[in-house]
Amino acid sequence: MKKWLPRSSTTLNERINRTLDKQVKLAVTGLSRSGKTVFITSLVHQLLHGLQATRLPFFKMVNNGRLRGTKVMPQPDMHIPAFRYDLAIEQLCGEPPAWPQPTNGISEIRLAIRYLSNNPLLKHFSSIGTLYVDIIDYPGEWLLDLPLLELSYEQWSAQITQLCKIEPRLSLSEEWRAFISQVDLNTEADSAILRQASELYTDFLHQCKSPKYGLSLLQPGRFTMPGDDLKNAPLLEFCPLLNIPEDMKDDGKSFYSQMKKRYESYKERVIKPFYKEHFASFDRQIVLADVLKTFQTSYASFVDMRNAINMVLESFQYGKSGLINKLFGLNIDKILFAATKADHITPDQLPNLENFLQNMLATSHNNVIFEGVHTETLALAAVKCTQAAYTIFEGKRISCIKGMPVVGDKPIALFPGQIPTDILMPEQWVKERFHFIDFKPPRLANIHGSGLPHIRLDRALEFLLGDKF
Ligand SMILES: Nc1nc2c(ncn2[C@@H]2O[C@H](COP(=O)(O)OP(=O)(O)O)[C@@H](O)[C@H]2O)c(=O)[nH]1
Ligand SMILES: [Mg+2]
Repeated sequence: MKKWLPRSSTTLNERINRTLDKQVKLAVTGLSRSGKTVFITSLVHQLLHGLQATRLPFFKMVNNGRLRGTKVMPQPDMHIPAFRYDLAIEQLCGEPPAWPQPTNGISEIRLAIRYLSNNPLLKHFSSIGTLYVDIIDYPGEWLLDLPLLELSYEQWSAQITQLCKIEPRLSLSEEWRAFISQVDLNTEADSAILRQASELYTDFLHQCKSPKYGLSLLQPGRFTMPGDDLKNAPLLEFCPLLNIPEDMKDDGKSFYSQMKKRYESYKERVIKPFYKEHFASFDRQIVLADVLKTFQTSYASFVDMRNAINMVLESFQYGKSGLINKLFGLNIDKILFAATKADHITPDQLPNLENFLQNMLATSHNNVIFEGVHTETLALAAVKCTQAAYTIFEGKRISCIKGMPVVGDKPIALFPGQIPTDILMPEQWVKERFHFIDFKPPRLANIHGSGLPHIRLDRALEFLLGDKF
């Protein structure tokens, strides 16, 4: 574990002032593979190496020389699994460097950041304060359960019925739809049939999620991301039903009644406890989205990601009147939306990606501002794997990026495409328009000397923590 690093400039009258101690809980979410583990690992690495920082010009507290050291501390919540920074950094800094193992649940890490206060009331004695930062990583899939709290089983079923009328869901849901359409909703429920229906529905969700289709709006969230505690749990054996008649009787025994009952118990026993236990204590929320992946996948994939994020945020309504606030109480005062893996585009395209993200979030973004929550959108790369380069094409100088592809051992240079600043029409969304490939993490000679190379992580740090020092 890292030791406190005293600065040579530390003067004798610098005193540790316990009254300056503060705490902040940062919740990091995003769908699987959006970059949560890499983001948290790089953020922790930047802070642990903050004293040697050469890569954090926009993080003012560090840039002004007020940082006195950062340390990983035992986490406060014993019941939450630890975020394994040690394992992730070992892989990222290995020889050869590799991406950390995928994770599939909630985890937490606590940092203590010591800093020289610039409180004007204390200017005659330089006081050292400590900011305890708890970072919580949780699957964005679970956030997609939030809107269900406001929906009856019939309303939710009707929403899914609507979604399944449009491709690619129309084809992907065929087997599940065929199965449930031949079940009589009024007959007494048979547990094998209930299970089979939920299995077919879960298979359908997994297909929607596969890289080929890249869909995001997948409910219930635990069906594709159960977490360790709910794998194969009977609590997950239900699914929506198509075309439920309006006068459907709930006799407590029928196939329909059982499905409805299980849906309600999923809300009570899975969704609510998660939000009660965790959400009420979050101070700040970071939502990561791999927007570039949807560019490359399809228009349907993009629309689905936009709908998923907006749906969650609408029901989230971080402010006073929001559902979540009414149910659980909520203290979040800042939200950062970040498009991750921005090292896949040339540096001159970063503002375009940020504008695009802003346009994508326009509706919910406005609501959230209205509710008095401070929001920011950023395009960032937690670990920058590419270098900006130039190539000459038909006599013209074209900017491109250069990096080591995940498959192969020769660096390649490519032009990833021009990022639109606003939403494209469906017909403009052609595959050949963009060219993104997966890169290996960079090999670095001085990995323990300074923070990992990144894009705009210092701006994220300033937004999330800057006002706390
Ligand atoms: N080029 C690049 N790739 C990244 C970056 N962050 C994540 N990735 C890629 O995205 C994958 C998923 O990231 P991870 O943090 O595990 O996602 P999580 O499931 O949200 O925790 C990684 O294995 C990398 O291939 C980044 O900053 N730059
Ligand atoms: Mg992860």
